[in-house]
Amino acid sequence: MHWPDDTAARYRAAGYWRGETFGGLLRDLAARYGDRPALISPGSPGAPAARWTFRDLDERADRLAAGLHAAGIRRGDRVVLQLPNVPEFHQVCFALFRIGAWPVFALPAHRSAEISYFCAFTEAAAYVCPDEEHKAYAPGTRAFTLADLAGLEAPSGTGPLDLPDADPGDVAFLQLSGGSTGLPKLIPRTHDDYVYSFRASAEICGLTPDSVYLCALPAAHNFPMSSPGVFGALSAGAASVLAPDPSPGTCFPLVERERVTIAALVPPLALVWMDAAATTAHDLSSLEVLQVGGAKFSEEAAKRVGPELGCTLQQVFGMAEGLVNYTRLDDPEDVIVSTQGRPISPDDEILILDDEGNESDHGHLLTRGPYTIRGYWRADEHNRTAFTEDGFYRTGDIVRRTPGGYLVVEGRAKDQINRGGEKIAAEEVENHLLAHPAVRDASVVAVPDPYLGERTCAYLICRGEAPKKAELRAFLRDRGIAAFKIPDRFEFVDAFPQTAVGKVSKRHLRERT
Ligand code: OOB
Repeated sequence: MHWPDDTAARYRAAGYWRGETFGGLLRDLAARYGDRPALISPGSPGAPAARWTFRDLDERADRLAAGLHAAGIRRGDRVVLQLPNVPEFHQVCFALFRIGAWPVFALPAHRSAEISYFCAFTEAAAYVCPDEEHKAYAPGTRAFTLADLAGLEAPSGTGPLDLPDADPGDVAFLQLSGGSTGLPKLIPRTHDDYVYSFRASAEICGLTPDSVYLCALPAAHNFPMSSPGVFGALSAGAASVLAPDPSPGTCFPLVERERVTIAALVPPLALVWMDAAATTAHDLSSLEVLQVGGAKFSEEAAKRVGPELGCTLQQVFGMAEGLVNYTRLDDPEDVIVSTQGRPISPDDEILILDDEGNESDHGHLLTRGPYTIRGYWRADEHNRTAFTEDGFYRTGDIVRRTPGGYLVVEGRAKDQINRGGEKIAAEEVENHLLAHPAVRDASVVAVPDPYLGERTCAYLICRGEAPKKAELRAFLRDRGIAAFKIPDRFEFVDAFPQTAVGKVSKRHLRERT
C-alpha cells in the first residue's frame, strides 16, 4: 500500500517529507501563532458562534483526545466523522490524530446507506455525528454527537495525553474516493504525504498569517481541507472562516466582516457568486483569490471571474487520491482561464497514455508522486486495475498537456458522474436501482447541464409496467442514499445499446439524451 523504501527515501531527501505529524504540527503552530485566530465560525441554528485561536485549538484537541481516550478510542481505531463546518470538526480531527486513531471523512450529505457501509467496512470504533437523529445511520456503532463530545472533553488545563506520537509515515486518516465502482473506496493518507501537500499548496496560494481562508465547501472534502484548505491555512498561520453553507447570502457578509482573502468553490457556485456579486451591497474587495475546482470550469465562465469578482482566479484540478494541479497566481490570463493548472510538486510524475497505451500529450492521465497513494485501503483486487505495476494511479481523467506543461481536462474514462463537483459512481446507483422489483436492468449516465456541468440520467429496462418516477425517487430515498445521488432524470427503454463486445454502451446512451 505504501511507497517503496527507496522512493520514500528520495521524497525525504528532497525535503517533501519532513517527518512531521499532525499532532506535532499543531503544537508548533500554537507555540508560534498562539493568540492569532485559527477558526472562525459565524454560528448557525444549533451551533454557537466561535472564534478559536491556535492555542484554543491545540488545547481543545488535547482535552478531547483525553476524553476520547478515556472512552476507549485507541491508536489505529477508525472513527467515522460526519460533521458540518464547525470548529469541532477540526478539534475532533486533531484529537484523533493525537491518539493515533484515524478519522474516516464522511460528507454531511451522506445518509444511512453510506454511513453504515463506512462503519462496517472500516470496523469503526465510533461514529461522530451532529445530533441524535444521525445515530440511526450507524445502528451497530457507538456514536458521539456534538453534545456528547462537549461532555467528554477533559477539564481545561488537563494537558496533553502521555501517548507516543504517531510515526510520520503512518496513515493519518481515510479519505473517500469519488469512486466509479459499486462501493466507495477508502484512501489512506499519511502524515508525511498530506502535510507536504497542504504546506506546498499554501505556498503556491501565497498564504501568510494575514490571509483569511473561507471554507464554504464541506470541510471533509479534500479541496477545502488541503488545497490549501483549512489545514493549509493553519500551517501558514492564517485564519479560516467556516461557512455553514456556500450561498452568497451566507458567504458575502462573512467575506465583508472577516476580510476574507481567499475562497474555494465548485463551478456552479462560482456562477452563483458572480451573478449575486452584480447586485450585492456587501464589500467583497478583500477577496484576492477565488479558487475553482472539483469539476471543469468553462473558459467563458472563467473569463468572468476577474471582472465580476475583482480577484484572481485560480483553477484547481485535484483528487482525493493525491495529485493536485493549480494555475499559478502570476500565470498569464490565458493560462488561468483555459487550463486546469500544473502539479504541485516537481516530483509529481504525469503519464499520459493514448488508447493503445502509448505515451502522448492527449489521453488517459496516470500519476505517481510524493502525495499520491499507491493503493486504496483493503482493496487488493481493485488496486490491481486502479494502479499500474510500477505504482502509477489511473485517474480515469482524459487530459491534454499544453507545451507549457499545464493540463486541460477534456473528459473522463471512468464510470462516474461529476454533478457540479459531487461525484457519483454510476455502478453504486445502478445497484440500488436493481434492488427495485420492477427494474430488470439499469444504466446511469451523465447528461450535460448548463449549470451543474452534468446531471444524472438513469436508463431503465423494466419488468412489466414502468414504476412512476416519483416512486423510484422515494424508493432510493428509503434506501438511505445521499440526495445528490438520486438521478435527475429517468428514461424507460426496451434495450440498451451495446458495444462490439456486448457490454452496455454508455457512450451511445449519453448520445441519446
Ligand atoms: C476533487 O477531488 P475528488 O476526489 O472529489 O474528485 C476527483 C475528480 C478528478 O479525478 C476529476 O475527474 C474531477 O474530480 N475534477 C476535475 C477538476 N477537479 C477535479 N475535473 C475537471 N476540472 C477540474 N478542475 O474534486 C478535488 C480534490 C482536491 C482539489 C480540488 C478538487
